[in-house]
Amino acid sequence: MNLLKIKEKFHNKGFVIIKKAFTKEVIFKVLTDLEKVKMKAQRTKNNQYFHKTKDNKFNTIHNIQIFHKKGHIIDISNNIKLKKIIGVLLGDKAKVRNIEFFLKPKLSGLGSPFHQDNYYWNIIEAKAANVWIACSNSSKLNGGLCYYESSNILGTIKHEISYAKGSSQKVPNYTLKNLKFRKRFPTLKTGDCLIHHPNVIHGSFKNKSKYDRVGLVVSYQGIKSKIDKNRLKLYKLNLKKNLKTIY
Ligand SMILES: O=C(O)CCC(=O)C(=O)O
Repeated sequence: MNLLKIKEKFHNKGFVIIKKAFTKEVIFKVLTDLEKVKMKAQRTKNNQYFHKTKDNKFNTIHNIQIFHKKGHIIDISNNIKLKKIIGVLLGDKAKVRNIEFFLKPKLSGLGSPFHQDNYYWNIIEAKAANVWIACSNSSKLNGGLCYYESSNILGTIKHEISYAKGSSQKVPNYTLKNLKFRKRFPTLKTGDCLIHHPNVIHGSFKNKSKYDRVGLVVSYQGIKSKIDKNRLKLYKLNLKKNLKTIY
């Protein structure tokens, strides 16, 4: 797919699939790194960095760049081709803002409530993008991502506390019920990736299947982008309330 087509899908549909973005060998190296990341996250003993399932498996790991400074995961986030694509989408030079794993272990992996990333990030004019890298096959079958196609046209809308581990805010159910956008569940093979707009509504359901689902998520922002400080304050207040309620 050429860059213009990627840009058109990103802005019009809210997400775009890039097939075979990374080789199986690269993903294998990322998965080896993941084991180190799990150990380091565990050592932090900080519930803002990871969340587990009821059967004590890692479900999400957040802000990885803070406690894991080099290796294949960091290399992938700095991938020149990827940064070039994001730069074109944002009309600005791209910089990494955050690295996370959304792991969804077979049988027990938790859902991520429907949300818009920019409700969390509060970046003015949404000059940012998330790259969801499939480190396993991922589809509706094993709790793959689901998008409300083109919902990014709404701008950043009101959310409420989700009481979910790892995704503290969600679009209220009454809002979702009234949306007319089509739901899309992309089918990805290991090494494919999704790039999504910070205002597209997306989420995922529990993984009740017998197949693990592993997503490495790198978020980027334009280097000239700015944070809306008042909105960020409000978000942080809600995050605190959510953490208090689930622990
Ligand atoms: O992987 C998931 O289930 C959720 C990921 C997500 O919300 C994101 O990439 O922005």
